[in-house]
Amino acid sequence: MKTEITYAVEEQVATITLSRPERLNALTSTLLTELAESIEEANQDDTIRVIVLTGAGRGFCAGQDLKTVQPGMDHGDYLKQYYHPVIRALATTKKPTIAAINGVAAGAGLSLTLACDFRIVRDDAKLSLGFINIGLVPDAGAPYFLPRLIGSAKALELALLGETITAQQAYDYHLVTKSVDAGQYEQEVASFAKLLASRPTKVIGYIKQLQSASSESTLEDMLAQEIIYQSRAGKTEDHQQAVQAFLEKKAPVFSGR
Ligand code: LHQ
Repeated sequence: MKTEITYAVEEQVATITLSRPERLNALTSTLLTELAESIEEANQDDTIRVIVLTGAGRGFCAGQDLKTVQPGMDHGDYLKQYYHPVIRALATTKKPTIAAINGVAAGAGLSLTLACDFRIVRDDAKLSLGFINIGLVPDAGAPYFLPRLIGSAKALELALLGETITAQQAYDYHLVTKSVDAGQYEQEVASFAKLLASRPTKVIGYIKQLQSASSESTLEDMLAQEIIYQSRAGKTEDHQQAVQAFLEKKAPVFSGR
C-alpha cells in the first residue's frame, strides 16, 4: 500500500503521481522508496508501454522535503540510499518515460524530470535548479543529465545562478520537449502518451539502450552495439508486421512485441 504516490494504469500507460500536494510534493524517504518500486513495477509489466511521472495539486515537485532533513544527516548517504535507486530506475527503464511537469519543479524535483525521456511542461510552471540557493550542489542525476541535455555553458549557468526560469525559457534552452497552454495541458499529455504507447515498445527499449551506451563509447563500440540491437529489432513482431504492412500499402499497427 503506497501512501505518498499513486499508481494508475489506463490504456497501457502507467501514471505515477507524486502525492504530497500540501508541500508541493516535496520528496521524503517514503516517497522516494515508493517511487523506485513503482517505476520498477511498470518496467517489469509487459502490458505497460509508457510511464508518465507527474505531481498532484498545483506543483510537480519542490525537491527534497527540507522539513525532514535532520541535523547531522549525511546528504551523500541519503542520496545513495533513497535518490539513486529512483534515478537509476528512470534512466534504465525500457519503457518511454514522460515527465508531465504540471507546476513548479525545483531542486531534486527538477532532477527527476531530467532522468525522463520527455518533459512536457505547463506553460505557467516555473523551473529552478535552486540547490545553490541553499548551499548545495545539484544532485539526483542533474550533474550527469543537464550538461548532456542543454550543453555545459547553460547547465553551469543554471547551476551557479539557481534562478527560476519560465516554461518558455526552458523550451528555448531545449530543456523541455514542449511547453503547453494550461488549458490544453492534460489533454496534450494524454495524447502524447497515447502516441508513444502506439509505437513499437520493444524497439523503443533498444533505442534507449543504444543511446545511453553512446555517451561513453567509441564509434567501434557503437557499431558493435548496433549490430546486436538491430538483430534483435529485426526479429520483433512489430518490425515484421510493419514491413508487411508497407508492402501491402497499409498503416502498421504495433503491438509492442
Ligand atoms: C516545502 C518545500 C520543500 C518542505 C515547498 N520542503 N516544504 C537535499 C538535501 C538532502 C539530500 C538530498 O538532496 C537534496 C536535494 C534537494 O532537492 S535540495 C532543494 C530543495 N528544494 C528547495 O530548495 C525548494 C524550496 N521551495 C521553494 O523554493 C518554493 O516553495 C517553491 C519555489 C518550490 C514554490 O514556491 P511557492 O509557489 O511560493 O510555494 P510555497 O513556498 O508557499 O510552498 C507551499 C508549501 O509547500 C509551503 O508550506 P506552508 O505550510 O508554508 O504552506 C512550503 O513550506 C512547502 N514547501 N517546498 N522543499
